[in-house]
Amino acid sequence: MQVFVIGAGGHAKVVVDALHRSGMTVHGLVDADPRRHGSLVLGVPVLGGDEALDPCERNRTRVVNGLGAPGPADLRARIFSAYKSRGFAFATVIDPSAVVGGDVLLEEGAQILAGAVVQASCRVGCDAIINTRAAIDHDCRIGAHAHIAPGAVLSGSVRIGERTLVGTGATVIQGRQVGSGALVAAGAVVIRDIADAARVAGNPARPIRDRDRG
Ligand code: JB2
Repeated sequence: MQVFVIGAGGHAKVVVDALHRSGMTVHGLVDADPRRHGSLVLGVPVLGGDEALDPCERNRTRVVNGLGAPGPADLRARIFSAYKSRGFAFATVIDPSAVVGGDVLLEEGAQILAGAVVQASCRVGCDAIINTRAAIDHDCRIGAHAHIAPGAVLSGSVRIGERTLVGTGATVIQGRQVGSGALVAAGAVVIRDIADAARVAGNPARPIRDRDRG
């Protein structure tokens, strides 16, 4: 199986490193920016743009989403759909330093990065990221393409909707639900349910306007 990483920026570097630590060989990266072509990321070459993977035999190839930020444009989710339409399958990434409990379900392309803890019976949706040292306790449900940023903490039975970003160091107490397409700003403490597309910050977390995001 040949493994390629999509994107060659900050998040791609983190996933290449996790794959290397897992003993996997990464065959190359692809990036939309031609200035990156021919460069190396942790010793792995940036081969070209997305079209560089056209010749790959799909049943002998796995791709990894190296785009980190979900953002309003949902670039990460769009990349995932575009590659699925082209017939590619996504590898899951589990850094060897992560703790993954029993009865945990990781869907296609889920990423559990360095030092993360995913406790028993959690479900991590396709293409979702549990980033560096994030901790999600028992029975959490993380939606597709969601991003639990470094150091965020979710207590037990929390639900996070699709494409939602839980920012660096944010906390969600047990049993709360955060809707789809939402943003929980860095350091926020969520003690009530959060609606779809809401943007919240602070302790306790309250709605914010874009310019307050920091
Ligand atoms: O359609 C695309 C495409 N669009 C942008 N296809 C491919 N193959 N690559 C694409 N890119 C490339 O993704 C850009 O040209 C750029 O090189 C890369 C994104 O890199 P950047 O470092 O800007 O963002 P990132 O998503 O890797 O990392 C962000 O999110 C992480 C979670 C940063 O904020 C990091 O600090 C953060 N840890």
